[in-house]
Amino acid sequence: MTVQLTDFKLQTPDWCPGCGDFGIWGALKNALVRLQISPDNVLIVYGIGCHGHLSHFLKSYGFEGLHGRALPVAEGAKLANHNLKVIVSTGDGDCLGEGLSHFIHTIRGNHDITCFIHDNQVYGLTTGQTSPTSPKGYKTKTTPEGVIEDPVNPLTVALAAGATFVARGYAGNMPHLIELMIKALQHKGFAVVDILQPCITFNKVNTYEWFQQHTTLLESTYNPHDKTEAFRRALATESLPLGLFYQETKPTFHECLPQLADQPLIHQNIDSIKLAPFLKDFR
Ligand SMILES: Cc1ncc(C[n+]2csc(CCOP(=O)(O)OP(=O)(O)O)c2C)c(N)n1
Ligand code: SF4
Repeated sequence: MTVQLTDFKLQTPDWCPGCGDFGIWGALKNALVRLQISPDNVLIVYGIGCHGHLSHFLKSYGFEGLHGRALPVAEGAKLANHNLKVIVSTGDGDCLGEGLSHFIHTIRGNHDITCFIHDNQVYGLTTGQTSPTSPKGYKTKTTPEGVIEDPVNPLTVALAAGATFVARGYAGNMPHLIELMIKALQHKGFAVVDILQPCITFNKVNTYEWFQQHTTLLESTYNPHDKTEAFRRALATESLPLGLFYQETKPTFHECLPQLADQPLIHQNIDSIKLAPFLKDFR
């Protein structure tokens, strides 16, 4: 049966009208349809935040993690059933604040997970406080004099930790985002797409107009296999490049586990697991 957009239909989103989350929601559904991945073959693990409300608006298997903990839940699910397409839909606060250590360790393991960061540079759900990607000097109710710290750059952190697929998209350019998402979903290993997303209610600086003026597409001749060049491009601040910065091939975590070589854990017979010899030591 052909997978269609309507297969992913749940309730109509109640994000603020014009929120960048709409673009990400639309692009994700389109990417899944283009790849003919049906709702019963995909698990999306959500973070806590406005982005996490996507769980109510897109039909698939879903799980809302604790704040910052979507990635370890996704790792567990992938190891239990590595035939599932596992996606993480997270926020800049969720993934790069409380979840930053999980981000680094999931990358180190090259877990076969696709991670989409809804990067709106604020804590949207809790009414617009500073997030790890808020620009230096950015004023919010928690930083009335402006942010003192430099922002976390999700791309350079991912590259330094050894990510095998690193990209940046923009919620306001859906056709480009769909193509990036397709590549990320096809990648074997940990793929991260940092998606620039306007929060029209609380972020009055990084608006659609601002992103329109401060982003450019990576040129078609760009080579995504040169890590040094990927770092150089990811460090650009004047105009933010959009596209696939870096990709490499490396075995995934579950492929390195001999126990999973024959079949996924969920299909293995628990009767063959003999715990008695291990328990003997604790008697
Ligand atoms: C352990 C824990 N700490 C803090 C919170 C409060 N909290 C809920 S959402 C959120 C921030 C969400 O920001 P982000 O991840 O950027 O998502 P957005 O709402 O912008 O999509 C925070 C701090 C929480 N729910 N749990
Ligand atoms: S508060 Fe911001 S991120 Fe949340 S739904 Fe509204 S516009 Fe979107």
